[in-house]
Amino acid sequence: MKIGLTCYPTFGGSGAVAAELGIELAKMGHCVHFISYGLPFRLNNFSKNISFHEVEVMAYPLFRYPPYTLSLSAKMSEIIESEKLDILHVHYAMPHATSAYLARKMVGDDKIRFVTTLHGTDITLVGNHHSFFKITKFSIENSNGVTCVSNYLKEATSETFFIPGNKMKVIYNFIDTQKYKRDEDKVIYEKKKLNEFIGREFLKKDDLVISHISNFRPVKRIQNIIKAFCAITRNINAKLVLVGDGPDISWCKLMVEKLKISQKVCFMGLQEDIVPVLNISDLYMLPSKSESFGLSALEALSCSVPVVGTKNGGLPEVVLDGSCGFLIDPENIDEITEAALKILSDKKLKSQMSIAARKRALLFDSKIIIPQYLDYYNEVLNYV
Ligand code: GMT
Repeated sequence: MKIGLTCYPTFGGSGAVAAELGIELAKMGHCVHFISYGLPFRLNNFSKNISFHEVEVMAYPLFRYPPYTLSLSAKMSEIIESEKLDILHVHYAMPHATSAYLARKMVGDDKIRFVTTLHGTDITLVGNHHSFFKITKFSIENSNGVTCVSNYLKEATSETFFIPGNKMKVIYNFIDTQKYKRDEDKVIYEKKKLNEFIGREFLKKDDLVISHISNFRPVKRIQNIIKAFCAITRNINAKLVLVGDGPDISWCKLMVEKLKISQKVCFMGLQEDIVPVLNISDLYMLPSKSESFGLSALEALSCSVPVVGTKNGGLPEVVLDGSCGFLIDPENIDEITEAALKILSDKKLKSQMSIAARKRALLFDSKIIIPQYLDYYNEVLNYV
């Protein structure tokens, strides 16, 4: 099949899903054409069956905001025709579904069909804003197929945009469990590498490691991780490793200084490969206001790391409370602290949870989920 894929190329869950999907589809022999303003961040090597088509965004004095949506539509229509695409798959509704709709109109409705994958904030934060509401609803309704990354997101989309549930299919985020895998033999080396990266003996022999990886947006509630960590570290020897960058980072750094825990917290910035961090982690934290799925939690589970995460949104479909971690109220610092201490101070529970974590992640293996996308493409194309 010839598949066009559009996503945000920057660090973030939706871009990661789209890039990994493209990589896996290409491995299966499909021709994948990425169409975006930048090379998706996990797509840094030349790969067989993958092409990248850059969308040029023209600057012009009249344009205070260059119309990317239109440039993207034009590029999509060009690639649909030149590469004879069978299907176009866009990730994140705004503005990608609107661009795909325009591209389909440009080449003719009978020439291409497009699938929109909703990831979460495109519905719960951006798409439902009054300035975007009508166009988001229109673009979802006019997609040939719609997938949601959890049942929670499907219900939220139905409720917010009055879109019938049968128009949407739930296809969960997936993980390459062979790549995201714990390797005990590397732990000492990776701890040493982290200390070298920081430039001092940050991790001591008996320290437990708590980690979090994100784009530091307010929805992630990283301040609550820091507050809980402050209480945790009064009870046990622990270090906090924060990976990523984003709008809340300066505030988080200030908070760490004010709480006088700078020696125990490390900000690693953006990291291409997060497996080494997860490999040395004893606990992963994701106390977001809400997560439509929580891809980073799945990455942690796959590396056998128990998760303390939000009970809001779709995370309960990934992390089973009491089995591979605990689900908490993200605003309740005591609850986060208690859940973390329960795991970190009980070796037996920690080990049971880490086995359950890996077992849980295997259910979301790429080999199980990717075929669901292919089946759905065929359904949308009326091939089945
Ligand atoms: O989590 C983010 O802020 C990034 C965001 C994105 O769209 O890039 O992630 C969303 O999509 C991921 C992939 O489907 C989901 O696993 C995340 O749960 C979702 N984020 C939120 O719902 C906050």
